[in-house]
Amino acid sequence: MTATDLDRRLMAAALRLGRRGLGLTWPNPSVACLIVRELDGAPVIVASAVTARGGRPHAETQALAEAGPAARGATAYVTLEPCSHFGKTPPCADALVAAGVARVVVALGDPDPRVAGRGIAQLRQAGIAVVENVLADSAARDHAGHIARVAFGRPHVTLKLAQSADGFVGRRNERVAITGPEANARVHMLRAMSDAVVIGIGTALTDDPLLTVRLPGLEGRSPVRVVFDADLRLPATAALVRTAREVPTQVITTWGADPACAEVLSAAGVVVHRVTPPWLGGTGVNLHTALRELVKLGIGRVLLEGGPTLARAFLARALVDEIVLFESPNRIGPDGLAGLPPEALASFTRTGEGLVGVDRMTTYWRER
Ligand code: AOF
Ligand code: ZN
Repeated sequence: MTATDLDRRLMAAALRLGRRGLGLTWPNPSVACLIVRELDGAPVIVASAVTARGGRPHAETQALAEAGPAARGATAYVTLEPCSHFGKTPPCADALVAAGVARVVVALGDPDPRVAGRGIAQLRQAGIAVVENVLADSAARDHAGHIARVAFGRPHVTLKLAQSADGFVGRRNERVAITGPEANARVHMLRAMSDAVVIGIGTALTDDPLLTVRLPGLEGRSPVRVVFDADLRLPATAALVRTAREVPTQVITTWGADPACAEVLSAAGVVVHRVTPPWLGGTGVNLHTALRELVKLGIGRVLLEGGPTLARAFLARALVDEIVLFESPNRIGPDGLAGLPPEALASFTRTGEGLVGVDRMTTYWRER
């Protein structure tokens, strides 16, 4: 069975709904489900749902509950293959069968090894017509955090960079504003759609940032704030530490870091992870083990917000999947901190470009 134009339009609507849950549903993907029936010859969405905050209940069970008996004979649009495993909740594939749904349109197979095709097979076995891979590319972008976690064992990393017209990202040991208010609001939106925002200790000390979402109505959507801090230099007076009880703050450090410093941070509500044992060598935080730690916590979507040292380290290890680059028309002048060398973008494809206020925003995805 093939997808119709209407299937694609309804899946596009489902994907838009699913994107609203990005940053809220970890450790699970933000899946959306529409239940659609034909009434008087026209399609009607009788129920819709997105994965709940914290990942459960899943989208399908919520939508089916909302549809009630109207689900019988209906078409369900789901942005990810319905699950087939008994996890924290019973399988969604079973729920769709039990509700008497006639047809299921799926955007993308679920790479989670507990599912991986079994959800779709179960539906077909029960006599349900299944259409797969409808707007699959779009779904793969939206579920990139989930895919990276379950398929590669690390989060999906989006690097955000703000660069001046003369190619600088800041000044050494001094906070400078580069982008305008519209671009800053866009960054807050990127934070809201991320599970965690990561910075290096250099940025934490120079900028003393809050890294929260301060957009009207979205104040509750601040991501987990993570500082990579090999020697535990983050002071108790830092804004991140002072607000750690309101917005989760985590520090990733090495086994060699001073236990007294760890205790001060823990007492303020910061969670300290020691991920780099001495036998891994080097002096900094090992990025691979740090990212694995974030995956263990359930974090799939990381926004890397600074600074240039950490950005270069991630890029050098091919750990950046997506770049959002803001270019300001303003110059920083002498003493600027160099931004990315142009060759850093060589393995990326430009996927979008536009003006946000006076700043140019360009997005790139790494070629796979
Ligand atoms: C769905 N619908 O809305 C989501 C799904 O730990 P559990 O039991 O909550 O299962 C988590 C897995 O379920 C997750 O890794 C992913 O494979 C799938 N997520 N599945 O049918 C949903 N969020
Ligand atoms: Zn499910």
